Amino acid sequence: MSYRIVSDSSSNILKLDNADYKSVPLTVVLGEKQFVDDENLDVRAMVEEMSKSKEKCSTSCPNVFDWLEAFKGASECFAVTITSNLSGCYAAAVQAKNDFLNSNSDAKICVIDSLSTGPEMELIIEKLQELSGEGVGFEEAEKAVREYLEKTHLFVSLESLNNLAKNGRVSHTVAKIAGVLGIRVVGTASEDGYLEPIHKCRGEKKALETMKNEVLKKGFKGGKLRIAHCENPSAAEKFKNMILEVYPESDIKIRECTGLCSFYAEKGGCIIAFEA
Ligand code: X90
Repeated sequence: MSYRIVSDSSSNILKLDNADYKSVPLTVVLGEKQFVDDENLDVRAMVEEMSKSKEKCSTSCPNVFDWLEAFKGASECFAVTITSNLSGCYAAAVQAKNDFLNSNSDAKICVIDSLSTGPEMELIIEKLQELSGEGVGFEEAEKAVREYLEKTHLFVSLESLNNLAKNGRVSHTVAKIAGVLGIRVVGTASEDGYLEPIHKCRGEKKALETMKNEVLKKGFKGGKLRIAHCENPSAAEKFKNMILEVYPESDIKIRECTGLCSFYAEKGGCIIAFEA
């Protein structure tokens, strides 16, 4: 059995080899300009332009039509979205699912609210690929993936929370903590899908250590861990090695943030997710 997997671009996965996969882009808006988070986006150039610009910036989620396009032609499909509490992605995907099923009554669509983003969505997508490869049926796969989500967690280390605050995704009081030079905020995706700041750390080394301790505290035992970073490959590599020192057999992969996560995590930001 093979199902289509669709996710919004906050997963940082725009294409996937050997899978029926589609990415639905979010858009970063800077004044009159739109940066569509797809394969044509020059993420570095976007980050650079953002940092120099005084224009108002924001993001917008895909609409119902965008999701419908991604569902087209699928008989069984899983859609994985960014947390419904910080974005309209999930609501649009559910609406698209209902519309799609109205005219394709034999199709099956399951929309999964990750209550998280980035690398935690990556883990869900990989899980779905595995289940599909093992020939697990649609309903059973849904059950399995929902159970899996209970065991996955996300942490971030951020130098700046400006864009999150400007767009109402975190309070200005919290954002101010990270406004001080050299201070990083380590946070997590809360159970109900909000960004919950947990520590402020002086310097990157401290932030990575703090994040490592949180990962171990949450019960990581050397399974999968995924890292996404915004122009900070050295922190990603350092963090990987810190985890490997404790669990040398861990399955760790690093990737760059695409547009949406780069906008919110900002330069230097690292987002990590793992299975406990
Ligand atoms: O609909 C939209 O315009 C998208 C809004 C997305 C807002 C949050 C993006 C977060 C990106 C940075 C920190 C991770 C926080 C995780 C909290 C669940 C990544």
